[in-house]
Formats: sequence, structure tokens, C-alpha cells
Amino acid sequence: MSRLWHWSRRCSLIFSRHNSTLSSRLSSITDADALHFAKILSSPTSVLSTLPSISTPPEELDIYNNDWMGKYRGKATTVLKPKTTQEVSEIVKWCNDRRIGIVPQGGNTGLVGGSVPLRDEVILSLSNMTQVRSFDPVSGILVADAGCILQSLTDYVAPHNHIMPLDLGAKGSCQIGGNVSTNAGGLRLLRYGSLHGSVLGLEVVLPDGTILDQLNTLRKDNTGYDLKQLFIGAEGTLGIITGVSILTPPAPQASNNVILALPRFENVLPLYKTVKRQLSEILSAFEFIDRTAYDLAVKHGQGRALSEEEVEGAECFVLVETSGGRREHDEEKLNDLLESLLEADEPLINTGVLAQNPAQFSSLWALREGVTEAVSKEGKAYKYDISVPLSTFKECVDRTREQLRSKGLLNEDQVKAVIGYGHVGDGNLHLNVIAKAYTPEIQNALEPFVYELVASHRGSVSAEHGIGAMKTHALHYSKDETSIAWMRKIKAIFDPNGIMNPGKVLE
Ligand code: FAD
Ligand code: 2HG
Ligand code: ZN
Repeated sequence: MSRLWHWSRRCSLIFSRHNSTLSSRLSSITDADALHFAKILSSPTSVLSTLPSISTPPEELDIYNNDWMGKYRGKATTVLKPKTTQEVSEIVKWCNDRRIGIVPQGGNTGLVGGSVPLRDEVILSLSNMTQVRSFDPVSGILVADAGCILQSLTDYVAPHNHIMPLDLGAKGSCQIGGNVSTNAGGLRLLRYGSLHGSVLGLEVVLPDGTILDQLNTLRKDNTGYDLKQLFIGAEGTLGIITGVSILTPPAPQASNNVILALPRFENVLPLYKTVKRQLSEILSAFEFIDRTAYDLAVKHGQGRALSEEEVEGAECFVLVETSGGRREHDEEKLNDLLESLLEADEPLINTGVLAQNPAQFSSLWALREGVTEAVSKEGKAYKYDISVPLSTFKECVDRTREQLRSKGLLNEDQVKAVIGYGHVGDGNLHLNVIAKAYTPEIQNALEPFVYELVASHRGSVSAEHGIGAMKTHALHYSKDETSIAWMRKIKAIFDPNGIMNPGKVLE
């Protein structure tokens, strides 16, 4: 325990030293830079700047400078919204020559402070790059600009009977370029795997302005190093993704879902085993919500699944989704599962509610997807997105709650609730601590406590949200020194001047 603490403290000293070196190497944008950007960009509305020659009212930059949680706040004076890859390239080349830091921004829904500047870096928003470049309805291969919103791509491929291989609660705002840059997991990973598998190609503007065209539409291509993999999950630290080629799966002919109320957390694991065995190929999601998370979702209007009596005695809930080829076949399997669960000598569940129509199907999903929204309505969240063995999900939540209680912080004026939910099938727990406000006392009680807990289970401090600004100091809990040293070498090769998303992931 104490060895880890010393190591972590030493690291944060190194990081802050590195950080200040980096910031002193970067320049602030001048009025002349802003005027130059206005010349590069085809539309005058593509430059927002509080600098004198453009004079955008400062409040118009607020949505770009503040993150989704209201936790991180940048001081950018200038936001650029290019419309083409060529424009991105010219901006980046100028910034590299002038040593101006750049923060690529997609939908700004990230949960680790990666999408807003730490200081006054320029924000390069992809929101004006929204063209679908091609779609092949036979192979299901979609090529799109990085700024396309995930929901709009889902809508685009739907008439062709395809779906996007990923789905998440932020789908109405997040962009495919942001998804790839964070290697977003989400609700369909169990079925369709990670973006490292479904992304077939990328177009990337490198930190010197070069356009790396790897926008393949091939399923198979073993010609040397697979460079695109480096940008998947790089969080904008190695370049700016401007185009994405992605394999979209055929839409399932039938989808169904059911919410199960469990009397004890200990039943989740055996339940998962049973569900996997009985539903086999049609199982497409297995999502976990603890009781406090469920109550919060309901309190904040994110869906109502069960009646008061059905909820009584439930310690947690599981949402199971099936996606298959024949409705009758899938319904029969699901009904058989429910029957066997309820009729067992020692039932693993108290009750289950099966969606009877599309509206109920969506409402069950809303309950699970809406937890993040409910948490933000309840207070300020400290979010720990961790991979730990499934058997320890409850222990992680309970021990964190105990830690806060032991510090006298568990009360309505400080920490209101500690909840756990997430993607059981992927071993990914979302441990959320909901506070009245962000304070140093709470922060110090939680860190390094949570990271040490994760490390003690040989887990990951970031299962799917990334490192951003939030976890640079915690990277070493999940990556050894050699790995981090190689990450630094890769960063230095691509971005020797350190202009791409400075202070994120590695500092
Ligand atoms: P942003 O937030 O704008 O950026 C995220 C990071 O990527 C930043 O570091 C940014 O610099 C970089 N970036 C963005 N675009 C580019 C680009 N074109 N090129 C290079 N770098 C770029 N995440 C999950 O993994 N699973 C979930 O289930 C999930 N659910 C969520 C639900 C809600 C309600 C919310 C608010 C968030 C959720 N998230 C989830 C987190 C977030 O939505 C994802 O990380 C998403 O992929 C971010 O996309 P974005 O376009 O908003 O990116
Ligand atoms: C989810 O699975 C998202 O709902 C968000 O990854 C998790 O808000 C969170 O902590
Ligand atoms: Zn998640």
C-alpha cells in the first residue's frame, strides 16, 4: 500500500514538472493567428474568437470550454470549425509551426476532461464535418466524416437494415470521431466487440499537418504495421481523425429485453452464467444497475420499469437484451429462461419484466442508459470507470462508501450517494460518487484509494472512458513503466512539439 502511495506521489511530481515544461513550450494564439485561421477557413462562421479582430462574445465559447460534467473548464480564446480535411491540415500545420496547442473536440460528451483545454489551447471542433462519404449495403461498410453524430449514422444505415456496432447513452451528441478517439465501449460491445475490430480504416491529420490516408474499406489487410490502431483510443494526442471507415452489422430481425430484479448481488454471477448458457447466440447485452442507481434513474424520470412491490427486496437489477433472427424462436428462448429462473428451487431473481412492445423495449433501455443523466441531475459526480473481476463489483462500491463514511463525508451536504452500474459482460463497473460539489476533501478521500483498490484486483483504472486530464497521474496503476515509456516514445515520434491535446493521457 505505502509503496504504491510513494510511487504515485513521485509520479505526480514528475508529471507536474513535465506539464509546466510543456506549457512553457507552447504559444498562445495571437490576433494575427486568428486572422490567418479566418483566411484558411471557407466560412466566416467557422472561427469563434474573443480576440479583437474577430470579437465573438465570450459566452459563445462556453459550451466548448466546459465539459459535460461541469468539472473541467478551459480558457480557449478561439474555436475553429473546419469543413474539410484540407482545412484541418492547414490549421494543424500552422499551429505546429507556431507551437500552438490544439484540443480536438467532437461532441464534448467525454467523461474524463479530455475534450476541453487545460489552458488556452485552440479548440478544433469537428462539428462541421458531417458528410457520409459512402455506404455499401452489401458489405455494410460505412465511410463517414469524423464529425458525424452517432445517432445520425444509426439513422443513415437503418433503412439499409444495418446498425452501428456501438451504442451509448450520449449517441445524440457524440461523434464517430470522438467514439474512435476514446475507443468507446458502450452497450453493444458484448455482441459486436470493440472498435479495434470494427474500425477498418481512418483518415488522420498528423501533428505536422500531413494527411495520413488509411481509409481502407477492406475486411482483410495484412500489409505491415496496422497504424490506425494507434489512433483508436489515443484521445486526440497523436493526430486528428477526420474520416472513419467502419463495419456495420446487419440489423437483427428481432430484439427483445427484460429487466430482472435480484435479491442479492451475489446472484449476478450465477445469473450471467445461466443466461449465457440458455440464450447463447441471441444474448446481446447484460447490464447491471445497483439499487441506488435504479432509484436515482426512476427519481429523475429516466423510465419506470417495475411496480413498488416488484422492486421490494431487490438489491440490484440486470437488463438482458436478445438480438436474433426469428422473433418466435427468440421469445421462446427468453420465456423458457424466465420460467426456469422463477421456478428454480433457489431462484436467482425475485421477478422479471419482459418488454411487450417497442415502447416498453425503449423504456427499459432508458432506465439503464439514463443513469448517467440522472446522476448529473442529482449532483456532481466523481466517475470511476473501472475493469475489475465481476465478483468484486459490490465490494468496490461498498468499500468506497465505507471509506467516505470513515472520513465523515457521507452526508447530504457532501457525498449524497455511491452507486455502481455498468457492463457486466465486459467486466466494466461504473463506480459513481455523487457529491453536492467537487471538493478537495472528497477528492483526497477517493484518490488514490479507488485506484489502489483497482490495482489490488489487477484491474484497469479506465475500462472505456479513457485517461483524459482526469487520470494522467493514475495511468501507472494499470500500465507498467516500460509500457508508459513506449507510449511516450510513440507520442514523441508523432508529435515532437507536443501540440496535440497537451496534458492529456501522458502528462
Ligand atoms: P469528445 O468528448 O468531444 O472527445 C473525447 C476525446 O476524444 C477528447 O480527448 C478529444 O480531444 C478526442 N477527440 C474527439 N474527436 C476527435 C477527433 N476527431 N480526432 C481526434 N481526437 C478527437 N463512453 C463509453 O465508452 N461508453 C458508454 O456507454 C458511454 N456512455 C455515455 C453516456 C453519457 C450520457 C455520456 C455523457 C457519456 C458517455 N460516454 C460513454 C462517454 C463519451 O460519450 C464517449 O467517450 C464518446 O465516445 C465521446 O465522443 P465525443 O464525440 O463526445 O468526444
Ligand atoms: C454508461 O455505461 C456510460 O452508462 C457512462 O459509460 C458511465 O456515467 C458513467 O459513469
Ligand atoms: Zn459505460
